[in-house]
Amino acid sequence: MKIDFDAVVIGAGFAGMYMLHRLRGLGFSARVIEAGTGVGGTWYWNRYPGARCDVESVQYSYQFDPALEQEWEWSERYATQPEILKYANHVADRFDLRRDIQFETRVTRATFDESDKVWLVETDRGDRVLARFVIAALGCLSSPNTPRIPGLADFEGPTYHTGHWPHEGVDFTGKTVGVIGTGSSAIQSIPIMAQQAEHLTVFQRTANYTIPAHNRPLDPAYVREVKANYREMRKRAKTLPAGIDLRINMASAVESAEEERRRQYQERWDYGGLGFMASFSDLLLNDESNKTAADFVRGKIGEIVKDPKVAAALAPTNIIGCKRLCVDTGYWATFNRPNVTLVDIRNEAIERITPIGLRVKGKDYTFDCLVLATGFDAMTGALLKIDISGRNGVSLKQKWSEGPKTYLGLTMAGFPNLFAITGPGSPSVLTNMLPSIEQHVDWIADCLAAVRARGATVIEAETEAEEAWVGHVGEAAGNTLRSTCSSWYVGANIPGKPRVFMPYIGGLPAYIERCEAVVAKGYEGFSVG
Ligand code: NA7
Repeated sequence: MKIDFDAVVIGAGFAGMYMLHRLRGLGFSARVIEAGTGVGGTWYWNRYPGARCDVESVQYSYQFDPALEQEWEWSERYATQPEILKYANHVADRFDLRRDIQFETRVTRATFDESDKVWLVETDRGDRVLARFVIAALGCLSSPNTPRIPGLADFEGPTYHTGHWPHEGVDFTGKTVGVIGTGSSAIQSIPIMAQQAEHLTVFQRTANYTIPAHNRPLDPAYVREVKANYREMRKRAKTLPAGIDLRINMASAVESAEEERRRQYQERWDYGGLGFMASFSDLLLNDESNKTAADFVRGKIGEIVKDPKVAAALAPTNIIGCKRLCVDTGYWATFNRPNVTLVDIRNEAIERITPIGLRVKGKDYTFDCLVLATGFDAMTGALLKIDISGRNGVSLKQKWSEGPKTYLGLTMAGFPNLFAITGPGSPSVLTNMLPSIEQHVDWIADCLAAVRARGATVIEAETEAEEAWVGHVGEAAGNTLRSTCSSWYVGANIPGKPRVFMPYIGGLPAYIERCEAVVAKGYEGFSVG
């Protein structure tokens, strides 16, 4: 049986790019198939105004090549989307990746041929490629969620989704704009759209927590220090649950004095960013502790937003950190602007989109442009969009009908030689994505080399090992408040999606240890043949 490539990698974001680099290094032939016209994945598609990473730029970068790490210069504490995309392109050039990437092509189907032990990968351009291994590098937040609101197609003005923003940008000057959603994408873009638009109306279904970014240009002396200690910093990050140093305070919030709590929260509010949730170690373990942090942020909203009614509507009522915490620049203050209106639509679905706006609670709102900041079918959406069939013709959709089942978030029983980078059941979105991507890519690369060294052609997760892992992922989720609210972590934002906490919350160090132990025991839980 003649195969076209040892491996097909789907997606040319940070995961697919590094995977290609590692495969080449091991002498495997590989083809990356990418829907976009360029590399960058998330940072290629999410071009909405204000798009930035919420992990600090010196940490949100590759570490596999010390020279790359030393030569690249980040300009701000939190990098903008254009700067991260530039970095992705720099990496593609530096490692000459593009010659093995087929752009503007979407994988539509992947079918495992049991007799020849190969995958047939088909695309929307009519390609039929045979590969021994398929590696899905699809990203966790890459399948945009367009809500099924009646009348959406009737809207006469332009409709934009934050996760699929026009490359040429959008100028809202002189326009009235309606925004649906108040997640991270909305929270980043609303302050900028409000500066441009004649009027901005924000439709908020769930009020969200956000912490100021206090973004700033990077101090050259700080960058020098980081670069001098990069190896140490990266090594230490791997010993921390989120793979990132958030300066966790090991004390309990409820057991600390009111004054100390206030001091911690204020200090972290002033410092900015996701480290707010590391103010105390039990914020996601104990309701009462969590409430102290939530009350602090609610208090800040009350101080910043001048109209008490608007402030009350903006104040979140759920657990802080249960949905992913947002990081913003000027979000709350934007609601003091005379050209911004907040429409609180909790408990009331949008009735319909009309040709000139939308109707909710029996009231009509009009605007020229509609922005859907409505998020993604997270973690499983992109994989399930591809028609994947494994052994006995069983589809991944069938296998995951009650929620995703994986071994280590990397492989699926019944789907030999198929890997998912940062798949459901791995720490992924609960960590700094870049180191988690690199850890997965390295694991997969080493695995393929080990399979080859044994003279084998097939590796497949065993059902019992997968079941045990799924059980462990579920058990870990049960220990935290994070699994208790209607977030995209549990698929609650997509009607009909099984409600399962998808990422592994046991922390990066425990996860890495487990992945390494599996290898040390000769790929425990896998059959290799
Ligand atoms: P999110 O965080 O999923 O936010 C989507 C927002 O859209 C959220 O406020 C939703 O309300 C709202 N939404 C979704 N569907 C509807 C409908 N039908 N009606 C009204 N409102 C709706 O996506 P983002 O793109 O902002 O961020 C995703 C991640 O990217 C983020 O966590 C960071 O990790 C980066 P809901 O909360 O579901 O009530």
